[in-house]
Amino acid sequence: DIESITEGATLLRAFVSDEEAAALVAAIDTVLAHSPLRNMQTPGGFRMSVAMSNCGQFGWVTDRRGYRYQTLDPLTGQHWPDMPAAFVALAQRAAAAGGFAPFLPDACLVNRYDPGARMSLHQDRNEEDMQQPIVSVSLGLPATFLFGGMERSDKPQRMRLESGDVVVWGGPARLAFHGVDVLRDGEHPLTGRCRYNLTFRRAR
Ligand code: MD3
Ligand code: FE
Repeated sequence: DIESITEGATLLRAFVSDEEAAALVAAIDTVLAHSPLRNMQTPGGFRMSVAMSNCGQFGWVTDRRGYRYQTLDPLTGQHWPDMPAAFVALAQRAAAAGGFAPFLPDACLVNRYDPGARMSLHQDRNEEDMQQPIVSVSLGLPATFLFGGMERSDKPQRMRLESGDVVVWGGPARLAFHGVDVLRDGEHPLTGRCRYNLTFRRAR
């Protein structure tokens, strides 16, 4: 079912079937075999609790020098692995359902949340064209997503995101503050004790 969160943001509940989700997790494993998960450093010197990797032409990275997109994985020195065809197809199908066709993602950030991991309120503003949406796919353990306003001080709405849920963020919602509350421990048949989030973007 399709639900509007706010202007420009669309929640597609159970958009991914169990069968498709299993194929996505298998594709994630292939990506991670080439570019392993790692806990990156923020410019302020903290280690992120969310473990990350990327696929596609550009990958999002952070270290003491700042946040940016780059074509090379700093861990391997190689290009990021290609975006699996199933990822691209899903991102395009979701963007269209959210009213943002055509969408050609050139970056996919893979986030893995283990119990206790969280992501503090932030804006996604390292992309060149803010007219392009972001598509996010949740797999595995449920999470409480925090959706704030245009100011960091706006009190965030709490939303539960479950495995198979997809959100398309564009238009006025594109620069909203958002984050993820501390992941509670649990067991999910698809992923075990973790949550994956795939975030599709057009970086350049
Ligand atoms: C709302 N990831 O990687 S995805 C991120 O669940 C990130 O891993 C979260 O925020 C996660 O940057 C949330 C949902 C999301 C992504 C981008 C947005 C929500 C957004 C951009 C604008 C507004
Ligand atoms: Fe974000």
